Amino acid sequence: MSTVAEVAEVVRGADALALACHHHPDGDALGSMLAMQLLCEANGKASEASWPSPWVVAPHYEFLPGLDRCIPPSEFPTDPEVLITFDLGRVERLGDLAPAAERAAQVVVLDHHPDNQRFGTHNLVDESVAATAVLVRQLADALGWSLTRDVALNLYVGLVTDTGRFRYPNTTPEVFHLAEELAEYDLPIARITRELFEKHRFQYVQLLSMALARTELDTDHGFVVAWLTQQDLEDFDVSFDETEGFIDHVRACQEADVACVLRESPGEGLRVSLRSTGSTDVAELAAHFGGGGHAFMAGFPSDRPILEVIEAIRALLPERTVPA
Ligand SMILES: [Mn+2]
Repeated sequence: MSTVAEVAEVVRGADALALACHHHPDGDALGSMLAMQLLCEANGKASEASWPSPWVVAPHYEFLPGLDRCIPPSEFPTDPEVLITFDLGRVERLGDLAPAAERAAQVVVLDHHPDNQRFGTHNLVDESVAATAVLVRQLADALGWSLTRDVALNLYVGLVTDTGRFRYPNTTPEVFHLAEELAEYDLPIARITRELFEKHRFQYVQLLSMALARTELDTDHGFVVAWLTQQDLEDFDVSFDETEGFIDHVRACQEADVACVLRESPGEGLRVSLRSTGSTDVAELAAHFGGGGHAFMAGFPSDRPILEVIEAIRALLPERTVPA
């Protein structure tokens, strides 16, 4: 394990930094990486930032400052001096950027996933923090780099998405302290919330209504499950990344401890998302399928058919002795 001070030393000593986050980046991955890139820019440190193919972000992240400065994976440095990865626990999640990690002279891993495999030369992995954005804040501090409004906005996006809008069990007093500090940069909180979570095209609302109508509840296992096929996305003209927040509606179901959403990603197989509102550790559940995450929020990819995966998950859930 590396300390924040050691990572700051690596950053100070580098002429240029290559920054990368995981594929289909979420708010914490993107927010942490973009915050770091903007910090570098403000402090005269050269940097390039990217994420693996497919080279797209969900429409609700398009407003993030600095996104337009990112480069496609095809232009990413092939043998960087220092590569920093954000919000990922295993090198495979770097997709087509993984070779850069293998050839980099130094790899700094900034992450908070409990199952992080510490694949870097420097691993700043702290599972006690709510988001990787918290680590970027600490790193800026150690470097003596001041935040700007755009940096604060990106860090706030990491914090608000990884705490499920300050609702998940990782929403500690420290989270609110940092949120307060970031909000002081005159952040448009209501607009950020609307952009991230509330604004969708009418087609999405219709897709949501169809998919919620066929959602299945298994009271014996406290399990609620919904799915979106590639055909559904085509029928409603909705993109895969647009459906990231779908699980928030499914996890509203009070009869279930475990909520599951399976989504077919065009050309990439199935992405399975799990949320726990009870005592079930869904990171453990996801690990059975080669995935991982946090106890309350996890996921895994799969090449198996939707119904088969649902049955395999159900088989791992204990039957309830007391009804909900
Ligand atoms: Mn995260």
